[in-house]
Amino acid sequence: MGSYQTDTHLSPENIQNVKNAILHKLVFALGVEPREASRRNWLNAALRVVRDLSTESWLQTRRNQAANTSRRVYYLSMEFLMGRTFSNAMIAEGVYELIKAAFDELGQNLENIINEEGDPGLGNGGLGRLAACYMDSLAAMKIPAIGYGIRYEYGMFRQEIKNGEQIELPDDWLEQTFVWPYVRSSKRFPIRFGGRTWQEGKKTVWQPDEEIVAQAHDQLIPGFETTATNSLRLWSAHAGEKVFGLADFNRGDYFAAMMQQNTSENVSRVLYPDDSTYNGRELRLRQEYFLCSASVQDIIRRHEQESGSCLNLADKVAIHLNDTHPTLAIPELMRILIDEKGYSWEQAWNTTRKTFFYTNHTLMSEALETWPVEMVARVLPRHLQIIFEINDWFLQEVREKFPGDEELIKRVSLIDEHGDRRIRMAWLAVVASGKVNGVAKIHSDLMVESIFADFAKIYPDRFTNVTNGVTPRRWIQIANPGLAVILDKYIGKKWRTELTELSKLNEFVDDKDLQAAISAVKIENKRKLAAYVEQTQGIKLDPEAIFDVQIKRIHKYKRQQLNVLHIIAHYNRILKNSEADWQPRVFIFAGKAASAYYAAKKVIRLINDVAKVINSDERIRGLIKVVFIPNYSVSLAQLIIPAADVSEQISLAGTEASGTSNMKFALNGALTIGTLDGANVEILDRVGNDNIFIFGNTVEQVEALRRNGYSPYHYFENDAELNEAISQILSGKFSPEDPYRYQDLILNSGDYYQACADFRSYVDAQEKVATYFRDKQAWTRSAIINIANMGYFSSDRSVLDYARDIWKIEPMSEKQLDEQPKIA
Ligand code: GPV
Repeated sequence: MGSYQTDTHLSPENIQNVKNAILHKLVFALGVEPREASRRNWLNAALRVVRDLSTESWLQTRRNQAANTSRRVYYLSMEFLMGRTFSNAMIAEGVYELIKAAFDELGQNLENIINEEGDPGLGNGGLGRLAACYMDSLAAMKIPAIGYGIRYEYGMFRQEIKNGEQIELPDDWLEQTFVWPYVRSSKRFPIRFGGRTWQEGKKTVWQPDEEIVAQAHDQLIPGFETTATNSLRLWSAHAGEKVFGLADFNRGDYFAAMMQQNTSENVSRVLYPDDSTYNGRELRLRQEYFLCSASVQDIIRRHEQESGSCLNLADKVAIHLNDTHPTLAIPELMRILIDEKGYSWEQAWNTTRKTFFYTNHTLMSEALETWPVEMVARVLPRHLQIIFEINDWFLQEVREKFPGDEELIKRVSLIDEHGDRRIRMAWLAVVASGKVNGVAKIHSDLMVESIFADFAKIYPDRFTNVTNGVTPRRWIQIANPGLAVILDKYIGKKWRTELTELSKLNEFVDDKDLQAAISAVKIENKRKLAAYVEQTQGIKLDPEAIFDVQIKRIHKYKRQQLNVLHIIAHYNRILKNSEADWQPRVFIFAGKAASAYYAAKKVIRLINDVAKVINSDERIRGLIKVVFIPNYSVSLAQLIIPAADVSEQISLAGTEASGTSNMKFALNGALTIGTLDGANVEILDRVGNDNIFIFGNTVEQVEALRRNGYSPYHYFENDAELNEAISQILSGKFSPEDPYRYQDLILNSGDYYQACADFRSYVDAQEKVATYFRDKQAWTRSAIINIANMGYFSSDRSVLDYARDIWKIEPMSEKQLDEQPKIA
């Protein structure tokens, strides 16, 4: 351990040492003979070698954080989409070249070994991937942080396409031994549910009727080229001893007791596959509480251990809520402080309100969590009482500020009294948090004008913006090594942790050598993707064609239908004038639909039906190819994004809170076609109108249409190309064996997301895309301008914004990180 040094020392001796370390792990940690080792074995052996390096730094970081009693942030999230760990860890530790050299000598190809690693899908989409980028950046920026989440036994389902339709299969990711995490057998906490409460004098007693155990699994998060190494702690659910000790066993009913164990462990069984929609099932409530209770207990334990008491908690602890999913951490902290630590209600509330911070990730009503009072009463009776008390306190405060406004009281009450009574989780998060932020400028502005307008009057200083960001380590250095080489040559190596260095490229936008290098790397990346598509789907793609890409969850508001309508219109144009000099185009889609989301699944089928008809129509001479790549994941994104020419960001204005793939695409030199929505607006600000294709109605126009009674038929009747495309879908041109398949799409569903209204300007913008692409030089120049001006969208900038403006945490210095010895 520690007997070899980093990439700056690529000496034969060093390479030999690394080789020996890998062989040692292979034999003594995995028990495998070198000559029988599979790629997976080599991967696991090398992962263990790199983990040793990170482990030293990790233990040292923990000791230094504890010694400096620095304020820490705890990032609570129901989702973490971390992606593969191996490359990331190698570059963070600075041993990528060394390990590559060692594997060369062992007769193994590093890239093949990297691709052996599974990709744990413990998240749905943008929200989960954002949490992963933030974990990477918090470590790189030396901010003391711990992520808390759930170790789902089954992550996001594996998607297959059969006859054009999505099929969901279980993602058994734990099947492959995953050697990166440490199981912390000593870190176990009881999690209780149900039962009843009563008063004993002033004290409330909660007698739960069910107890399970949360068990910690730690993943190391190595910071890029720094000692700082944070943890991501994921909880798994287990039957507690209580279950075994109970009546069933005493009666000798072994089987019933084992069944009980199964229900306890259900809590961490599977990730809910719903993205930006609320799913009010009781098991989900239990999952949310499981995460919150285990994490809050652990936070308090660590704080008491480091500070000797629970008293100054708010000085040392910031708890961040990644959307409302972990909001139960608020009443859980209150409960522990009051019922277990003997705080008064006021003391507990003052501490709680200084501890929590909340990020809102959507304004769409279908995503806002509200839990039925009746269900919470059953599952978490004590927490319900606490929420009621918070509500009483809060409404009292509002009455004092705005006397006599009972309508306001009804609107802001934490309890929605319409119909069955429900708890408004976003309201609870706002009331108890020191700061509340949106995730892009336009989203944060709309947030205080719409859903939180009343709260912005009550708490004017509480609301702010932190624009999302993405990590340049994964999204450039790992995903696009060819681009990384170019950047190093033109602007030096600092961009990896100071992404604004990219602006230096602005000097070179007309440099012919740079332009040639950028387009050569793009073509190379397109070839790589084309090879994957040919190998997995048997579809041949021309790397000279425009690669136009929409990869994200399938959602009505993201408007994959609008994309399809344009493809059909373009197809019709070619058929009408097949001899013209058309620009070849490839339209690439990927993304999953929630398993119960009927319209989204139908859109997947439509894309595949359209692909089948167009791809096999010889009259268009391959000028259009449509591809749906199955089973979208972080690792697929790393393959697809660097190969894109055009980035589709076409949500209805006002619906996509931020988007983060828009940033990744632009960073990799794709030009955006998009609406004035989410972070597109800030991308436009930075790249300028000439280097992006903006189309469609603005938020104001969208709202005006809604107010005046939007009707898609108006556009359908007045736009011949739209009329033709929709009529073809509805009459079964793309589903001749089942002509009515798409009867209920688009028009007949009311077109709530106004695809018809934006169709004309979208088609016109696509026309401009095709024309511009023919001017290779101008296109590449625009691509360089995009890359050069994406520095702002680093997640390093985002987490530093959070640390400075929200959590009030100072990054640690290398000196502080080095005070304690490596191994105590
Ligand atoms: I709420 N988002 C998500 O992925 N899942 C959710 O449940 C919710 C929001 C997304 C938003 O849709 C994106 O616009 C945003 O970029 C992302 O969260 C990260 O902020």
